[in-house]
Amino acid sequence: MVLKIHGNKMSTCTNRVRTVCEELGVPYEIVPIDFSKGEHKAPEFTATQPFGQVPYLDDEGFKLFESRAMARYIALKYGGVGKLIPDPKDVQKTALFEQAASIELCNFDPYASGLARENIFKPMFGGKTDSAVVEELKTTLEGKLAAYDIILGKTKYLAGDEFTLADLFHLPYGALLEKQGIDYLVSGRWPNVTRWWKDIASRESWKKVTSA
Ligand SMILES: N[C@@H](CCC(=O)N[C@@H](CS)C(=O)NCC(=O)O)C(=O)O
Repeated sequence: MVLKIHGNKMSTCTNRVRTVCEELGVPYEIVPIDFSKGEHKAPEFTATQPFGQVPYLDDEGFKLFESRAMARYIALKYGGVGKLIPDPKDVQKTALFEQAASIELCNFDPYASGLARENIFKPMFGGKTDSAVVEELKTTLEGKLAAYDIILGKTKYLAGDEFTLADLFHLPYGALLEKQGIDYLVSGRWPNVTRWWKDIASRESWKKVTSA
C-alpha cells in the first residue's frame, strides 16, 4: 500500500513532507483535506491529529503527525542508511543533525511562518496584517540570519557538508518569504545564506513539489 499523506498542496507542512518523498523516490498519495470545508477540524480528522492541522501520514495503518517527525520517519524507513538523516548509530553526526534541525525550528520557523501568517494567510482568510508585528518579526529574523551566515561560512549545509532534512525543512516557509517580497535569502546581504538557499531551493525535489 502506498504511503498516504492527509493534507493539501497549499499547506507548507504538507509540502515539507512531499519534498522528502520526492528526494527519496518514495511513492505517496495525497488524501486531500479541504480547509474551506473545515475538514481538518472534523472529528474523523482530529481523532488522528488532535490539533486539527495538516498533515498526517498513514503508512499501512501506522499514523503519525508533525511534519518534521514524519520526515524523519520516512527518511529512516525508506531512505537507506545516511540519506537526508545520519545513521542513528553515528551519535556525533546525529547530534549535529539534531542541532541543525533545532536551529530551523527555533530560529527560523517562528519568524518565517509568523511573517507568512501576517502577510499571506491573515489577508487570505479575511484578517488584517499587523504591520508592527511584521516589523518585529523581520528585525528578529535579520539577527537570526546573521548567525546562519556564520554557521554556513564554516560548512556547506547546516549540519555539515551534506544536505539533510535540517536544510530541507526551511524550504516551504523560505520560499514564502520571497513571495512576500522579503529578499533576505536571495539578496546576498548574508552571502553564505544566499549561497546555501540558492543551492537547496534549486533541488529537483522542491521544484517538483512547487510545480505540481
Ligand atoms: N507543527 C505542525 C504544524 C502544522 C500546521 O501548522 N499546519 C497548517 C498548514 S501548513 C494547518 O493545518 N493550518 C490550519 C490550522 O491550523 O487550522 C507540523 O509541522 O505538521
